[in-house]
Formats: sequence, structure tokens, C-alpha cells
Amino acid sequence: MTGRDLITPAQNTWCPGCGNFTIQHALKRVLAKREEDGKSLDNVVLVSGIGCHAKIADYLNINSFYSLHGRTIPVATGLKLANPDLTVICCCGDGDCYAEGLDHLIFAAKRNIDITVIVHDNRVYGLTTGQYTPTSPLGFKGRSTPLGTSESPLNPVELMLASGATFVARGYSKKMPQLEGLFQGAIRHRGFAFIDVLQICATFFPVADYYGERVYDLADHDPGDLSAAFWRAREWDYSGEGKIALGQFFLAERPTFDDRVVATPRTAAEREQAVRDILSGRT
Ligand SMILES: Cc1ncc(C[n+]2csc(CCOP(=O)(O)OP(=O)(O)O)c2C)c(N)n1
Ligand SMILES: [Mg+2]
Repeated sequence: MTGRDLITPAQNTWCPGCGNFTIQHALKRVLAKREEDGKSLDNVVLVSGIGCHAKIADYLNINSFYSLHGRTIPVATGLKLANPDLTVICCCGDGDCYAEGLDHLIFAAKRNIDITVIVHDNRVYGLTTGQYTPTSPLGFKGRSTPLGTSESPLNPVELMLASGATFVARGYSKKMPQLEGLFQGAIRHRGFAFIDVLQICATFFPVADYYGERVYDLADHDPGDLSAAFWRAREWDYSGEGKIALGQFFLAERPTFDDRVVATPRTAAEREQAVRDILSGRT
């Protein structure tokens, strides 16, 4: 199917000013360009969790799987392994994949499975009305922490660098063109691509002024340099002071999990042959 309207007629219930609109628009433009380049969208699948971010599966007119809260990445992993020809894009929430689903995120990065993970990091549980998440700043006041949180936030960019992700980036929902470029690069990348998108939550965490004063573009940075990537990631710890780098932190080419799994002998005859090859010293 080509030339389709990429926005569905479903009623959009995101709040006015929500950063999800920018993320959706950037993704829509990347998908439209892909189709213009003659690549069908029939083998693209969008997987989402449960949360405000997840409604993107209702609003974008492509194949999608509306999964469970915290389980976006296992569903995406299963899809990719069952049909390695698919391009699998995950739209996750920060609650979804930095809290309940954190182990899945780490293992997907460690395995270098060829999927793209876009985290709508509004640093709050939006859908359930304002509880704190692993990226909420220390002292965050919300429905579950009226006196403020007592724990420091997680730095997901640093975590993904340490976990073996081969494409690591950070975007901001008020920087649409940059976001589009990052999405495009991530989807083209062969391997695990991770983008933490600082997303404005207009209702529960509207921190555009704070970000506006701190964000800058990673222009003079070598994405092949892992140590430099860690240094840039630690400049800002998702709390308090420090400059916030936006762009590509790290990029590397490594074998993917899906390639390795597909190459694994599946039938009994293939396994027997593999054992004979090992015993005869051929492999
Ligand atoms: C297994 C499971 N755990 C918890 C919930 C409740 N729940 C639904 S959405 C949500 C928070 C969503 O937050 P986030 O992933 O950050 O997405 P956002 O709404 O901010 O986009 C929670 C806790 C659920 N539906 N299912
Ligand atoms: Mg959230």
C-alpha cells in the first residue's frame, strides 16, 4: 500500500502542548519519506506500551501492536526474531521502559537486536496522572509524592552506553528537525538504536523553560568515541544543573542478535551437521 494517509481518523486525546505531537509528526515524516523512496511501509511495525505515548499506535496508520505496560520491547523482540525482514519501531514511555520494563531494555541493548526504541521521556507517569518515574528529578512533587521524591533520577543515556547499545541519542520534543534526523538514522541503523526524547508533558511536567536554558547540539563530538560519549552523557544527570547535550552520542557497527539467532541451526538435521562439523574440527 502506498500514498496512504499516515494519520488515522481516531480522536486524538493528547493535551494541547503535549510533546507527543512533535514525536508523532517527526516519525510520520520519516515514514512518508521512506515510502517516497520506494520502500513499502508494509514491513514496518510500530510497537507501543501503555501510557499517553502509546496512543501513537492508534494515531499512526501503519502496522502496530499495542502491547502491555512495560512489555513493549519483548513484543518487539519476538516480532523481529519471527520475521527478521520487519523494521520494528518501539514507542515506549519512561515509566514503561525505565521502570517496569527496565530489564528488557538492558537486554535488548546487550544483545544488539535490530530494533529502534524511541522513549517518550516526559519524566512522569502521564496517563495515570502525575506519579514520579525513574527519570523524575530529585524532589519531584506529584500525585504519589506530594512532599517530593527522595531519590535521584536514572541517566538512561549513560545506562544504554554501558549496556552495549550501538546507536545512542537524545532528542527534545521542541527540536523537530533534529528529532526527524535522529529517527531516520536510528531506523536505518543495523542494530539496537535508542533515542531518549525529552518530551514536554504540558499537564504534569511542563519544563520547557528549564530545557530551553540548558540544551545544546552535539556538533563537535565523535560518535565513535565511547569515552567521550560517557562524558557528554554525564554532563547532565536528569536533575539540577549542567548542560543538556542533544544529538548522537554513540554509533558502532556490531553483529546483531537477530542475525545470530537466524544463523543458529533449527532443524534436527542442521543441528546434527553442526555437531559433526565441530567434532571434525571444521568450525
Ligand atoms: C502491567 C501494568 N502495570 C501498570 C499499569 C498502570 N499504568 C498504565 S499507564 C502507566 C504509566 C504510564 O507512564 P509512562 O510509561 O511514562 O507513559 P506516559 O503516560 O507518561 O506517556 C501505568 C503505571 C498497567 N496498565 N499495566
Ligand atoms: Mg511518561
